[in-house]
Amino acid sequence: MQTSNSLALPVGTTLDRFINKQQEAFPYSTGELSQLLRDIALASKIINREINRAGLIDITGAFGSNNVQGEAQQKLDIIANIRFIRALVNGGQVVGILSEEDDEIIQTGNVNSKYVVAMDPLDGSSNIDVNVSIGTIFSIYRRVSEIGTPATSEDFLQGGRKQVAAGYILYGSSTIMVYSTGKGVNAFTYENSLGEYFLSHTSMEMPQDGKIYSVNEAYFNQFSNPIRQFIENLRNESGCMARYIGSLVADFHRNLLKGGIYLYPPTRKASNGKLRLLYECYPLAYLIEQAGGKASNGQEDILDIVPTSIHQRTIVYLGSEKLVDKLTSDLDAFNNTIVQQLATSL
Ligand code: AMP
Ligand code: P6P
Repeated sequence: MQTSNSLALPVGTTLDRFINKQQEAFPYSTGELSQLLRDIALASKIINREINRAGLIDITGAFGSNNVQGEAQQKLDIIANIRFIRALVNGGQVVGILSEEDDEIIQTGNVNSKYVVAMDPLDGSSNIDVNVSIGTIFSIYRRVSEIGTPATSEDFLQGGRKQVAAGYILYGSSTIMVYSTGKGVNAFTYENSLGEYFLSHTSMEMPQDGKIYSVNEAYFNQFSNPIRQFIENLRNESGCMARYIGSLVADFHRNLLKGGIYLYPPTRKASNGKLRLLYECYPLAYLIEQAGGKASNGQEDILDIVPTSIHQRTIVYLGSEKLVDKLTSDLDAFNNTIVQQLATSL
């Protein structure tokens, strides 16, 4: 028997209402962080629209320049970068921005603002032309430089555990914004017809173990013995699956939901790892720890790495607690063996 209520099912909690609710727990808050989160959501809505039209207007393909990493910038990289910078400048809550797409820190002119944002405005953008999911990654810090002055690199080099908030937007089969401010991880799915994000995943918890491993197997022969052995053990484990999209946010999001491990070990081309510490690995490490997973560079937690430069890279293993613990213990055992062999050879 249908009731009147089932005729009009509730649409759920909007991102805006969720942000406001979270702010209520901080009676002395001014609303600046809340507004900053809204500004990020707004920029993502604009980028979502442009990504969805990419095939119809001339914004696919390479822009013709390289970023600080020496990588060919896609047109949508540039567009996403402009959209986020514009939203953060106009939003007024951020004094400085660190972007993968810009060599230097971007000064917004909002010198009395108390936050800075580090971001990869559009990660995995080489996948755009082939319609594969891509993502934005962001990390928010409270500035350490004096209010009333421009942002400094020290504002961004505070270390991963100083993040006030972190998150990503995945532009996939649906567009979803996932973020944490240190009290768990929540996700909001975008309803295009209403132009709103709605709460779709509450207090996300990463499975403690998993059957998925994500690594670029083309580099397999370049990996160290313990990494190769770890991967071979997973391959031989019943039910284990290799899933690698080559788009970090998409690989991360799937593993966060289903359990698994993403590996970017040292390669000949990237001996210190490929992924960037400040605007890729720190925010994802913050999220994965909030969801009960782990993030390591093989020696220490990603969030404990002391940063030295704003575009530095790191080796990274992001995943279910049991998988990351197994990998780091394998790496420790291997390193100890090497040390013992060296000691006996002297
Ligand atoms: P504000 O004065 O608005 O920048 O907030 C001060 C602090 O309160 C922030 O740095 C957060 O630690 C916390 N806070 C304020 N608003 C929120 C929110 N919407 N969600 C989570 N934490 C918040
Ligand atoms: P590779 C995209 O360029 C990216 O930064 C991540 O999104 C992705 O996980 C990784 O690099 C892919 O790198 O060397 O496997 O192509």
